This record gives sequence, structure tokens and C-alpha cells, in this order.
Amino acid sequence: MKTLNIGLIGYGFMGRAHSNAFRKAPNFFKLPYQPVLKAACGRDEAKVAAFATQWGYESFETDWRKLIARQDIDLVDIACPNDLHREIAMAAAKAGKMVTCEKPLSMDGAEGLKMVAAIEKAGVPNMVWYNYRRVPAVTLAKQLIEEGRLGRIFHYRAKFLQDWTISADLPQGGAGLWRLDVNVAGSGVTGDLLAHCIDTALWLNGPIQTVNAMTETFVKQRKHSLTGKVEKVGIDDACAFLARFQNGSLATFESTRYARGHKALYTFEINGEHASIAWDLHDLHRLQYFDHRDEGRVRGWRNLHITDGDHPYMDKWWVPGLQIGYEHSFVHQFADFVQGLGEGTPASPTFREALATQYVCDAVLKSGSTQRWQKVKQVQDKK
Ligand code: SOE
Repeated sequence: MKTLNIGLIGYGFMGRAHSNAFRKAPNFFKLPYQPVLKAACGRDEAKVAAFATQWGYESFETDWRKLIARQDIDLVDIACPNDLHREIAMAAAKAGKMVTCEKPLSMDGAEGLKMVAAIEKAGVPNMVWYNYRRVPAVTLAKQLIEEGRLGRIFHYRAKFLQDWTISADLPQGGAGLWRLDVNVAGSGVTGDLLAHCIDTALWLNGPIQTVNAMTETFVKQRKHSLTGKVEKVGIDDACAFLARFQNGSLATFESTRYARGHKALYTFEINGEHASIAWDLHDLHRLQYFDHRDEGRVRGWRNLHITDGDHPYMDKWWVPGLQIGYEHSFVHQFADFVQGLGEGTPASPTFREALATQYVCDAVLKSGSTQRWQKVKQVQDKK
């Protein structure tokens, strides 16, 4: 079997999630290529060496340019902070490597557009890790919508709530806390959390045309871990926005890192003419479904346990009734990518598809600062 030699850049939370996917996918899916964990790359030599050993990478590098220059790397996987995505992705594409990139694609839409141009000029396979699309319950929601079961869509409602930055003593910047540093993250909850909600929404419900947002930074100054100085906080701590979809439906989106008691509560609900669906990341193996066409006496919300062989991806795992979790969404996404290489079909979202999410984030942030409705720039189809 042909091999797919992977070079991973970044060994934090996402480096682990991706590595786990690279290792598990060939065990559970029949893939046309055998993934090989060739090299892990990170700036701290001791840490990247320990990571490479723990996860079974054959080697390590401390300079991403060296990793990209290596002849034995086919796929460059970007799992490092957002401010490095553009430079690495463009250099990797130029070197003819396939590129997979952790979300969000870029710091903003302008950067994302350059990345799309570079990747498409090089003609290399590419994908952005919006993993929640591959939670079987969410994929099933997509199938139900495509089958027309919901009918005309009226409402889309999404939230992503966390509570880990409430303490004003938490510094910004550096390992683990770069998400609080606007120069590294690009934005706060909009790019980090709402980007997930937006990606899922665009996939399930089509393009968003206009948005009206409010954003807030509750803690205005924080010590910076790298400079040691107290510095202005530039990220949005919370963001809520209204949106109008091209299909005529209305939406509300909300995200915060200040919802005490919520660790990663991503939920969405879609209300259609005939039926509604609802999903909750804390109960990710279930899909709530209400169908008005059911016989009245037994009509009600159905609590579907997504563990059966005819549910998306589930025939690859255990026996019916036994559920899977968060990590599997990454395994599925990687398996889809490798299957796509074999079939010559891109795995979604490609860089171009993920650019649409950046444009919505741009419009949301602009609306937050201008206090006005903003039109969302649309991504053109590939020529
Ligand atoms: C932030 O805490 C975070 O880790 C995001 O960066 C991830 O994308 C999200 O899936 C979980 O929360």
C-alpha cells in the first residue's frame, strides 16, 4: 500500500487530537494510503522530542521551514497558533505538499484569500479541521436536511459557551493562553468558537448574507506571559449576533468564555416547516428530532441515539448501542481526507470553503465595532 508521510507542526491540544486521528484512522477505516507519522515540529526541542516519542513520530524538527524542505514529507499538518497558519500553509503549498490546517483558517478573510490563492495555484489537496461536521449526529442532521425532511427552514440558533477566562488574573499570551492574545489569535470567541458554529451553519443551511453583532471584552487588561507587562486585551470575550441566511431563514449565534458552569457547550437547533432538529456537544451522540408529520397521538421530540450501523460512520466502530466521542470527529475527518485522495475528491471544508467562515467572522467583528448591520462577502466558486 502507498504511504502518506505526515509532518505535524504544533504539539499542543490540536497536535494531539490530529495525531490521534492519524494513528486510529487506518485501524478503523479501509484507507487507500497508510499514514506514517514521519516528523513532529515545534520550537522547544525538549518538548517536541518528548511529544514525538510519546506519539510515535519517527523524527522531529524545531524549524518548520526544515520540515517543509524535507523530501520525505507528503502532507504538512498545521496545528500551531493562528498567526502562523498563513506563512506555513503558503510555503508548504509552494513546496508541493498537501496541507491540512487547524481552524480557523486564518487571522482574517484577507489572509485567508491569499492562502486559498496559493493552495489552488499549487493544486495540492487541502482541508481545514472543522471537526464538528464529522460528529455522526451532526452528519446525520445534514442528511436529514438534504432529504428535505425539515422543509423550508425558518430558524437557526447556535451557541458555544465556555467559562475558562473569567479570572482577571489569567495572563494572556504564551503556551496555552495564546487564544487571549489578539496578535496571535486574530480574535477571541468569534474566531475560536463561533467559527465552529458558523462552519456548521454554512454547511447545514447555506450562505449567510448579513449580520448584526455585539461584542464585549470584559477584562480590559491582562498581564502578558511573554513580556511580563500588563497589556490591553484585544480579543472579544463574548459575541452575539443576528444573521440572515440566503434561504430566508433567521439566525441567532452566541458565544462567550464567561458563562460560569459551561465548559464547551456547543448547541444548535434548526426549525423547519415540517420538522426541527437539535444537537448538543455535551451529549454529542444524540440528535433530537421532532417531526410534525408524525401521527398526533404519538408526536413528540425523538431522542435519537446515534450508535447504529446505519448512522454516519458508525459501522466502522463498535456494536449498536455503544457510543463514541469527541476524538472520533477528528478520526472521521482525516479518514475522509485520505479516502478523498484515493478518489480524487476534495474533503470538505477545503481552504476555499473555510474562507466563507472567515468572511462571516470579519463581518461579525466589523458589525460589533460599528454597531451596524454588515453584508458578508461571499466566496466565489473556483474557476
Ligand atoms: C477553546 O477552548 C477550544 O479548545 C477551541 O479552540 C476548539 O476549537 C474547540 O473545539 C474547543 O474549545
